[in-house]
Amino acid sequence: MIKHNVISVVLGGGKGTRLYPLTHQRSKPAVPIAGKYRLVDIPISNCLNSGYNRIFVLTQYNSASLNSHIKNTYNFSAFSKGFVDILAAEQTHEAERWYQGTADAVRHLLRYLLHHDYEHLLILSGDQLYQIDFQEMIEHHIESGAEISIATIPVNAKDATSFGILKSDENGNITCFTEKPSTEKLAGWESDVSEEMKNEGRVYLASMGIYVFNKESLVKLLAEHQGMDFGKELIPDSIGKYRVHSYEYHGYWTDIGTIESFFEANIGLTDDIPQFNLFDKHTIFTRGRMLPPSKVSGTTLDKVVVADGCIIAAERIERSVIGIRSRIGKGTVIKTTYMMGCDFYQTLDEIARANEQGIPLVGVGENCYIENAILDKSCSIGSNVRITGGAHLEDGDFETHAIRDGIVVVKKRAVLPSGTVI
Ligand code: ADQ
Ligand code: ADP
Repeated sequence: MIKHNVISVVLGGGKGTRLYPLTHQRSKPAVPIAGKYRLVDIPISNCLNSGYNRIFVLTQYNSASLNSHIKNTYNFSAFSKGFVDILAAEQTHEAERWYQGTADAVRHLLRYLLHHDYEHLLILSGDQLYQIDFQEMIEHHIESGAEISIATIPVNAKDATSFGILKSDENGNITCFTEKPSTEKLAGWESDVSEEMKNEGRVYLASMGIYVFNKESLVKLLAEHQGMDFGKELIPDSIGKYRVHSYEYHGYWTDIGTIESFFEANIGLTDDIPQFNLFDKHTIFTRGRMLPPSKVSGTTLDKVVVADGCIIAAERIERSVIGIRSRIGKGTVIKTTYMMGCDFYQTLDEIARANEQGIPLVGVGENCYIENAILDKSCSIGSNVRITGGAHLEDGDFETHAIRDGIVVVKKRAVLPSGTVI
């Protein structure tokens, strides 16, 4: 039984520069993860699993793939009040084309909310991997008498510089907040955490960028504060003026805003017991594509997550995630790689024609070696291609691929001729 009157807002992404080149042709929420989902499926599924089915996704631009994904996935029956609506910055009539920050994006949303009945607004980041029961958070928010609640998690000193860091009193009321403090400024920001957290060096309480606002408080705050960003401006300035409460979370949570963290989050799914467990009672919703089961011949698979509709004849694949409709040729070895898969199948005629013309087929050809890479959707990698990512590679951006933190990211629909070495 859902007792709360909540609308959820997923902050789907700013410019998405940190996830370039994955965000080159699509908005951040549409980036494919875990072989068959999109980033936006994670926060939306958390909302739906918590019983909150009125959801806005705010994004800087509206890619065709995001639109079709949302339209084809989140259909509610006529008897439900549920919806998932995308609001892209481009669609506003203001002079500024882009949202200037997260608070600015929510400010634009407010006028759409005038016609909705709600008491609490749940604001979520679009680039995090976690499973939270938001009903518990809202319950906690109401019981504490807070006007604003922030989900928090203990982090170590290295991570603390990437997050909003806060301190709270014994009742959980937040007394001070600093956005992404430098290492030098961390002294004095330690919190009284559990013995277990102390042993792991996780003594700083970080904001998870997940906020619950009472409707009146949000409207008031956005009207009286001209700031553009929650983390940088509105949240720090609301401490002392509003009752701001910490909701401490102890489960798995990770920010996947960079290529490195995105890569690790995907590869982490291949662990024996992954920290983010897809094989759990909570459904992660995504588009039902009716793909055929995957077909594998002659391949040794070790710690591999394989999505639907693949045709795999590789020699060996280990610690990798292989996305929908992937085709991988004989003799190929793939290690620690996230292959996103393909948007379509080539017909047998198209395959014969491409072979005649010496054009690589969509997928990965024969006798390739691929390690430490992300292969974006629908790329065509010929035969005898070697991609060896690692710390020896410097960051760079090339026509067919980019290198970030030693990870080779082959761009969407890129064609790597046979014999290419990266
Ligand atoms: P960041 O994630 O660095 O820190 P920000 O860049 O504002 O903060 O992004 C928050 C979320 O909003 C992300 O999902 C991002 O993609 C999205 N976003 C950013 N600009 C947007 C825009 N103009 N329109 C729509 N969506 C946008 C925040 C907090 C920190 C906290 C971390 C936790 O500021 O205090 O510790 O989240 O990850
Ligand atoms: P997903 O299964 O990842 O959601 P879609 O089925 O939405 O992917 O397809 C993604 C895109 O690929 C769509 O824009 C679709 O039009 C395009 N697409 C599908 N088939 C082909 C094809 N044979 N050649 C080129 N593009 C295609």
